[in-house]
Amino acid sequence: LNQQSCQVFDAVVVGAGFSGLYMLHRLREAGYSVRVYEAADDVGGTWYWNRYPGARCDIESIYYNYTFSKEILDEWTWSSRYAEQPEILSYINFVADKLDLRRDIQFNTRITAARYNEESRNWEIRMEDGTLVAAEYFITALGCLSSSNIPKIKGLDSFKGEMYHTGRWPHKKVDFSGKRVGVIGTGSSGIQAIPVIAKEAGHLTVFQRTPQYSCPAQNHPLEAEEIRKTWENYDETKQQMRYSQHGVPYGPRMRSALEDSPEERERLYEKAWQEGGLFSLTYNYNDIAMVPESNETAASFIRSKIKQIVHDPEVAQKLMPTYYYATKRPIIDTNYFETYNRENVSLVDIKTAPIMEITPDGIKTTDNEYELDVLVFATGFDAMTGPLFKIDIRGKNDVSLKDKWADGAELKTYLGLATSGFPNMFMLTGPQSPSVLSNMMVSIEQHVDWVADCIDYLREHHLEAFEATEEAEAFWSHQCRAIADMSLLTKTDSWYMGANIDGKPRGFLAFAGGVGLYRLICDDIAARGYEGFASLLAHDNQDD
Ligand code: NA7
Repeated sequence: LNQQSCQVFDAVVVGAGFSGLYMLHRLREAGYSVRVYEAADDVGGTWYWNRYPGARCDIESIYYNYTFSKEILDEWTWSSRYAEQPEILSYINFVADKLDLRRDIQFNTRITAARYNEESRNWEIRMEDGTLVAAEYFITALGCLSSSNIPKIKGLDSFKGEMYHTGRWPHKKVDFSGKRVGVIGTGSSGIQAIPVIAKEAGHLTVFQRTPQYSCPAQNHPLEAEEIRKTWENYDETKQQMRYSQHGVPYGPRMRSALEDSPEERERLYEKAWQEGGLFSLTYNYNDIAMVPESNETAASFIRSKIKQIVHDPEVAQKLMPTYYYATKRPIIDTNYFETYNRENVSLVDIKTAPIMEITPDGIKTTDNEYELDVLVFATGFDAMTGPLFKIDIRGKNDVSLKDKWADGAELKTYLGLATSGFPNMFMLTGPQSPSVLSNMMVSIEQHVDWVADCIDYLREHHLEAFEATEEAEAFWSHQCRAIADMSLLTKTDSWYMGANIDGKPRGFLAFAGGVGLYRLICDDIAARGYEGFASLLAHDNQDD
């Protein structure tokens, strides 16, 4: 590449969701030249694409904010406890307008390749139309759940009806009225969409591979006064979120589920069920995700609820999960189990009778055929690594990231932010960071701030070609696995484990030690002059 013939930026950021937008803001404020590239035609990332019926955030909206600006926080009001997708997208647009971010974002532009040039110490970044740009820092803000997974089922293309994936929902309203609709998948997306689609469809057939534990969201309108009060002690609330386990300003009670009597546990679980929310049930105790017997107390409580709610005992039985609770991403819902009491809804257990093929008219399982007009894939994402692998990222010696991580067990990052052999590349909310186990906003702000501070440091010290050492990433990756193994998280097939994608290598893809501990570690490493990273002095080929 002749870099004279292409634009050169200090930093290129890929993705204009929450992380890419804040990264742009931070770097621009510090005086760097930055360009963001975004495949969609507007800002929003996850909240741009996931427009399916019923799409909501399962973190309480009151805490699902940027917190870097008190002014922005004060100017926005949420209408309900769990905000719906259009409202979150409006919030993102509000921030993009307020900070005038769009002028440095190029939309409708998919980045297909990025290659590190060891001579120029720049990244060369290629767009789908072949255009090249260069940048000293290459920052991925791709989202953890943005590479949608449509399973390769025989006959998929032969289907005559309409087909949708929840994570690639069209921008028009999809009309289900009177139609025979099939939904494959009962994760967070399916469980949000199913009750809403059921109200409109002629008939809804849910194809369930694994039943889910789900608790009521108990969503309700929010008063502006409640939001104001929550943020009255802005600094304190922000600190509590930042040094917590999951990025919300509260945490589990320091007590084992086995220390309480069955009656007391039942009372607390019932109270949590009535309160609703993602953490209510698990935060009663601090060992639900760690100790099988404690886990079973919560799991059996939810199963008893399913039994109570669902009228048909056979259907209720099919809806009851048996794996450890909260080892797949916990789910909250509005009338999910109740939906199976509707006349126009049926449940098909595809674990017992798997899907054989998709035909022009619907779905054929090993024991039946279902005629459908609309097929909705709520089949999730190639999480964490999927979005990175969609770009041909090549570091030193032309090694591709995909090859480096070909064996999942060997997936190595340092802090989930960087990986050796890929100098000056930063991954926001990357694999082996705690992001997917947390309130994303807290993780995003922490990552962006750390990266922005790091770039300042590199510039001040005239350092280039900044990369994680192999020793540091080996250590970090080992820690990630060791922490996950202390919990029950690695005992279940989930997207955290890469287990939802055929052929994907298995390995735990996140740091399970919590956002607070993670922040302390990241800050400590920075304070030690970025321990575990190596760099070169500008215009020098000697190790610093
Ligand atoms: P998830 O949570 O990955 O759920 C996907 C669902 O689709 C889940 O029920 C899967 O069953 C099912 N699935 C996946 N592949 C297949 C195939 N091949 N056949 C049948 N069923 C399949 O994705 P979501 O979009 O719901 O949620 C993603 C995250 O977004 C969520 O965790 C929150 O963090 C927000 P399985 O359980 O794998 O047997």
